[in-house]
Amino acid sequence: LLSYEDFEKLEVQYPKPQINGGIRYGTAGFRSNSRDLPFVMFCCGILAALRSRYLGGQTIGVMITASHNPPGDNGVKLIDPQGEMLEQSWEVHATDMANCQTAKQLYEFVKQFIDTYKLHDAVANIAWARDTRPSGEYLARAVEDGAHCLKSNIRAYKLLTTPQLHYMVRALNTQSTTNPYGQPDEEGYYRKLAKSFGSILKDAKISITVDGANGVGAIKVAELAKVCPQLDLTVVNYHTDVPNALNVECGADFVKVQQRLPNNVKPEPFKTCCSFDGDADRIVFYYTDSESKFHLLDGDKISTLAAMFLRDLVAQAGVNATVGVVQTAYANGASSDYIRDNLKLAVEVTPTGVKHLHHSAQRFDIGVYFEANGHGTVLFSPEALTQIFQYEAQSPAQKTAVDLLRSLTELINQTVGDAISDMMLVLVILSYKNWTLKEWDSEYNDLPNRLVKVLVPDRRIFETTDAERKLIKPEGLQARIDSVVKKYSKGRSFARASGTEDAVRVYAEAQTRPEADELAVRVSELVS
Ligand code: 16G
Ligand code: ZN
Repeated sequence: LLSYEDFEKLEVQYPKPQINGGIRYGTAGFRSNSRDLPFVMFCCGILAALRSRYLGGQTIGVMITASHNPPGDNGVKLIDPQGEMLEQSWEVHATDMANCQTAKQLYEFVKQFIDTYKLHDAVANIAWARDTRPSGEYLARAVEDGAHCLKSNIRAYKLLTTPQLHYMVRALNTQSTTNPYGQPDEEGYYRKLAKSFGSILKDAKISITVDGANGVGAIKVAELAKVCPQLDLTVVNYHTDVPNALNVECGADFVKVQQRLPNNVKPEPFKTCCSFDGDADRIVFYYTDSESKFHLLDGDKISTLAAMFLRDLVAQAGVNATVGVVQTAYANGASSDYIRDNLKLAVEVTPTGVKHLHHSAQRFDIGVYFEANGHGTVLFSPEALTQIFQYEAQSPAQKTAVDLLRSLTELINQTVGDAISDMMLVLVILSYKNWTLKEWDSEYNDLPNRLVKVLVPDRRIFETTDAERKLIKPEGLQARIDSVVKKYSKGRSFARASGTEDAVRVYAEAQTRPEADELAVRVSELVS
């Protein structure tokens, strides 16, 4: 650790957040207006170094991004050695550090941490990346300065998508093991994807239009296309040089919430289109029909497609592995029914936030998880992978199925949801089934639904249970919601405090559009 004097000099460079009630490391890490973040970033640099020392020098990732938030925001997330989210018990350390009031307080915290865990002589390795937000460059310097307080080795990837950094961290930490995840650089990432995509699709050529949200995903998906001859790619909203364009009237969040085309995508009947969010860890698909009507295929549609395909493939291969699906309360009720009743697969529901879904999916041999907003992936358990790779096919049909399964385990980013990798997975499945988005969409019909943001004086009084589907506080409110919901055919509604905004979110779905809208309004009135 630096001397206190050096430490103090560094620390004064980075102003503390002026936020009432402090700042908290939540489901999306720290996220706020970029003005509030220099000191927070400095702390995260220190914390990443402490975490790396604590884990025997394994590389810890630091991703600087605010995803789909407005351009003026930014944020930071730490990535654990296998590419997972930071272990939950360390989130409190992040919060404690970021809320220190003086340099002295932070210095004492770090010193005591080092003493408690005997981290004096350990080495630290850190890898950071950022999205295209202009504030990212300065904030990255704060991360580096924090990490340098503990004499860390730093690998600066600079511009990457969030899932690319997750890939790099896992690749770095498995480099010299018997099971390397991939080459820990961009070329390695593209090559891994392009190789499996190419081995599956051979000389097919697949067209897709990608709305890059004017963010980092636009640049990176174009890089991939250069080494992937099967991909006939059109990128729109790639203006990363116009900072204020990020996520504005475009991107996955805009399309999902507004349920309409983003800027610069013209309605061409049945054209295959998708949108990434600002850091390319979410994707939604859509098309317009011959009447220019817009059709959205969100995370629920992606997970049902993937689950169905993998279930059939496993059966064809004769591999003994069960496929399960993990969703949140926001999943459309029609999708959950379809998975249970048509696909005959298990569905689990967890609270909102990738880490909850990811954990739950790890309990299946093959766990498919997606949030309705388009974040998700597929996880293969170590046992399932061993089976798939050691399996000896008994027939040519089995061999074809096993080979495809093997390629898919390479194509899918198993560290975290990845818009680029998810896009390729969907294209492979559609190509195999010879489906357009229309056939995919017709597997089941989404129930009409509405999401409303309700401003309340204090959202902390809203406490939920049962994977956020029921309120236990304020007392009596759930009973009132239930009695309203009862009046609507196929009605379902719930309210929960947002983890990223100062508001309560109300979700409602019902048999018809007017009913869903009315239910949303009535429950919102009960909440506010
Ligand atoms: C965060 C979560 C995302 C979730 C969203 C909900 C991660 C990496 N991100 O962005 O999964 O859908 O929060 O936001 O976990 P809300 O709490 O404001 O509804
Ligand atoms: Zn994102």
